[in-house]
Amino acid sequence: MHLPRLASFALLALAPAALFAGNPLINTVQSADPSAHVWPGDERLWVYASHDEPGTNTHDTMRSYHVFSSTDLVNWTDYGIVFHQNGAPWAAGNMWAIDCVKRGDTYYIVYCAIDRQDGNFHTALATSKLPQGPFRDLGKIEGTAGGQDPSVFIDHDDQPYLYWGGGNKIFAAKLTPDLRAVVPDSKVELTSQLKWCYEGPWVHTYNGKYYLTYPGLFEKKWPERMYYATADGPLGPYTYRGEYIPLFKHSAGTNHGSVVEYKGRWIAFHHGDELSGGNGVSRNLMADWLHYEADGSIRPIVPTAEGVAVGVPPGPSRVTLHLEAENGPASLGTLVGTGVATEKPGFTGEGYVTPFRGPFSGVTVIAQSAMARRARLFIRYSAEADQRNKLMVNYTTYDDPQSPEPGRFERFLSFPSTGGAWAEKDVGVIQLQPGDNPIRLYRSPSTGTGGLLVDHFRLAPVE
Ligand code: FUB
Repeated sequence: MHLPRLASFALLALAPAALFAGNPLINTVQSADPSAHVWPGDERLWVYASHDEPGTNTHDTMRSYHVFSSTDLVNWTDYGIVFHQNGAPWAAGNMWAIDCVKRGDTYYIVYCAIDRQDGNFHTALATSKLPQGPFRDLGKIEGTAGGQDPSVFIDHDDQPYLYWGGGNKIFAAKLTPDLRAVVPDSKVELTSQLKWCYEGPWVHTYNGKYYLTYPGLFEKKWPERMYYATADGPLGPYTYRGEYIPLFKHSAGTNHGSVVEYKGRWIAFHHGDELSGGNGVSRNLMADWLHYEADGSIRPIVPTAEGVAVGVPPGPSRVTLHLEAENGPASLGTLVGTGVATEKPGFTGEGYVTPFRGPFSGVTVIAQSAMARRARLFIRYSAEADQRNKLMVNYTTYDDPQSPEPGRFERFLSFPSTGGAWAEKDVGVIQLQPGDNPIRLYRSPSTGTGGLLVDHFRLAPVE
């Protein structure tokens, strides 16, 4: 019974990892609908994205969002699940396209889902004081029934505008300054001003013009391509300008994108299906340079394997998964007999988890992965005295701990005293499975000692 499992584990461990350069941009998790931003005073480029659940053939199973950041467009950090359907009591599912906007010192993700009450898409907000979340639900934006694929654009006079659309129709409206409601009577339908439009509107400005980009269906035929239109104001009227991302080798059934200037160069973010072997449904993020012609038109993009990672040779992965221990339910994590503390300076994220005193007290974080793959696990912790705790990867129960299935891992770990400083423990290489991989660190009654402070878990790529 266990032999085939162990044999398949050996095969997984030996299988050579696929090599990628710049595209797929994120090659560790299936993600889609990228919305890219550069926040004032922050040198990082941020990408907010939806997540395709591995092993499904529909987008109706989507239920979480990820955030990614980079400073060099080559090495990326994935902050894991930053918002999950479980955190949105009003939402029944279909956590589709997302955007993010910063107002004052608060980051708002603007997301959509099917409403439990009316079975229709609505647009909602969730907030965080950190760009990477985790985000906590604020509920639906008033007046957004039908609100699939939202994005928000803040004009130079600070007026926020909401764009949304699906099923061939695209709309725009003013939002109230707190983003909580559509301004009555400000809604306009843009559909007739656009060509081939289907869904996913996103607005940016260039040289004083408003650019509305959107996925569309040429002659109503799938897959989607990316189109754009320009206007002199955020609500239009828009003039259709053309196609800027045609079909390409790894086009998925859908496309969806955003445009941002980073370190002096313009980038088009979009998605394709190379990572899933071209199944058309499970998507991966893509990024390619975007060029404006002198007349303001966008030169059509031919997506490349190099993408925006200039001169970088293909490698297995350059994505590090960073999971904050304290993120808890917003990130599908669990705290048992522990709490979040902030007294000790030097932590990352919103705090750290402690004190691991009860017999089974601990923390579980979820590492999402598109495929079976290996990663080197580090745990950032602090301890005044030597500690010993137990780590489990991919066990959700205590069953059969002596006969691990592929990807299961169970080990007592010693955490030497750091004298109260923060330090990273190198746990070694672990195996992840496609989907959700629970990583549980806890006190085992027989040997655990308590008194551990856990800041975050980091899963670094292995060559
Ligand atoms: O990711 C789910 C849906 O697919 C998006 O909301 C659409 O824009 C399309 O990309």
